[in-house]
Amino acid sequence: NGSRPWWESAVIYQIYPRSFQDTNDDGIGDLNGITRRLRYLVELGVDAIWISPIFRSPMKDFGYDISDYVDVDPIFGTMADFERLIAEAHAHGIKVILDFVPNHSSDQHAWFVESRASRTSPKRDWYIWRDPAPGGGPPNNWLSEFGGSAWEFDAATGQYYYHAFLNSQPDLNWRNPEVVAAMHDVLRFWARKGVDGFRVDVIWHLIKDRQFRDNPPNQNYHAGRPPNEALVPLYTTDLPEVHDVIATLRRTIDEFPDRLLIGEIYLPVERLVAYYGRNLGGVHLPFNFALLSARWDAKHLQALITEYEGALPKGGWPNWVLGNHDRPRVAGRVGQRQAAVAAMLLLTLRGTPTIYYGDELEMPQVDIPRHRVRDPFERNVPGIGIGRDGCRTPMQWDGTQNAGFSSVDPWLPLSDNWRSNNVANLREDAVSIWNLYRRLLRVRKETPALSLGSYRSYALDGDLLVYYRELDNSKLLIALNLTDQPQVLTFEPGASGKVLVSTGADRDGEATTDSLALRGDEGLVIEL
Ligand code: TEU
Ligand code: CA
Repeated sequence: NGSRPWWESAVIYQIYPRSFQDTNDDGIGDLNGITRRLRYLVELGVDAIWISPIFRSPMKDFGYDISDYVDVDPIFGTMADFERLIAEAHAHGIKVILDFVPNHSSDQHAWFVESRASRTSPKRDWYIWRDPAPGGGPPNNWLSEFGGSAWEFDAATGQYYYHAFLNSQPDLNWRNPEVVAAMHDVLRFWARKGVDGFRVDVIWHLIKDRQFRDNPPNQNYHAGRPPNEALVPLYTTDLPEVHDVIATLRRTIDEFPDRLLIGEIYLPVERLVAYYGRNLGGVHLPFNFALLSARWDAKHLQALITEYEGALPKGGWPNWVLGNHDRPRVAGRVGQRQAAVAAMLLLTLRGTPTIYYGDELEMPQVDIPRHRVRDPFERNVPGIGIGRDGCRTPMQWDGTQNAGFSSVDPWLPLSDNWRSNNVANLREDAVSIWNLYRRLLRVRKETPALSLGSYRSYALDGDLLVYYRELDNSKLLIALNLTDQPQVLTFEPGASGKVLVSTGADRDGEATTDSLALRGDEGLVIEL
């Protein structure tokens, strides 16, 4: 399979850098911390890391508000630290993917400072400025993802600027060719440093309606949901022209060999797959977030997998995400008992999986006490359970002070399972979730049918989720019990096989017949 791109068989591991490893005693993770833990990532068995933003930033949205796209924030280290990280990651066989945030900058970026200086500033049109509505007030009804109007009034120049997120995150104007050129140069800057790919933040937001029409009301909207959902973002996201913008990003990426372009896209599957682009000239991987909000039952999951597989364009490579820094932890969503089954699902589906740091330890979704909330989203829109700090707590390395994350009080509190669920402990425990991740990653590497084989769903059997993965003469059956009750699966009469991986580790190597008993919360990978 030497002709296939590296990222088709790779497993990606997302690092939220503030929370991974602190090395200079300020309670915040840093680049040297990631470098120090590269051996850990090799031991776990991942192939690539995607690091959430590390660029110069006032940190209003923890790095998703960038004030210099071609510099490293001092909180995380220096450019020399970054170059060392890249060199050492590559020496360890690990690819490095950076987070590219082109939709908006910080309001402290020199471009915006210049843009807001006057109506005639040469950079005025780099951002989205509009006059007040005829009767006064914001130009239209567009809402911010983080609550309130998406328009901020600038008294000095008498106009409003658009911000899809915080008012300290003004949206750049991607209809302006100078903006496009500047941002492509940013990509080239990092690609020349050896970066292996980019995850592009909110890529489906890049283009807004030229006529600034009002978004229509959402008929299904009800109280208790974030206010931005009151309107359908018809004229603010997923516009047809966004695909042209993405195609040009892809052409720039293709100036460099073997680079990966991932798009962050929250859309229904039929719209999501359009981001592979015409003739697959879009992003290589439009992040598939279906599992983040899936109801945890076999029927629902099977339908969702079938729908996604069926929607993929010819040549479009699938991918799966089980957790990220914006959504509640998987252990919180599916329950601790199902966490192992969820891990087996992620690592046995067809397509590139992304593991969120700490999910290999079953880190929980943490309830952050109000006085320690740092997430600006939760501070803006409190009390509807959408805070993001709870999935960003410090990595749990060992049983020493602050879980080995830092010598001082971390920027967010530790979860309360850190004394048991830390790397040092779980690594020694053969039946731990950590060892399950490791075994699955190893088997995935050794078994091309798992990384590259076809997916075929098995006729639904009660509450079991069952599917085949096949390549040439190699055939695997994956059986996942999504309930806490024992289940029996009967398949092809006379079939026999061998368990390659069992969630509890105790059935590895077991011979199987055509009647297969699964315990509650158990999953098996079987070689037929
Ligand atoms: O998130 C985009 C996104 O869709 C968010 O609005 C998400 O819905 C929200 O965080 C609630 O879950 C990206 C980044 O991943 C996020 O961390 C940033 O805050 C946001 O863009 C702005 O850059
Ligand atoms: Ca630090």
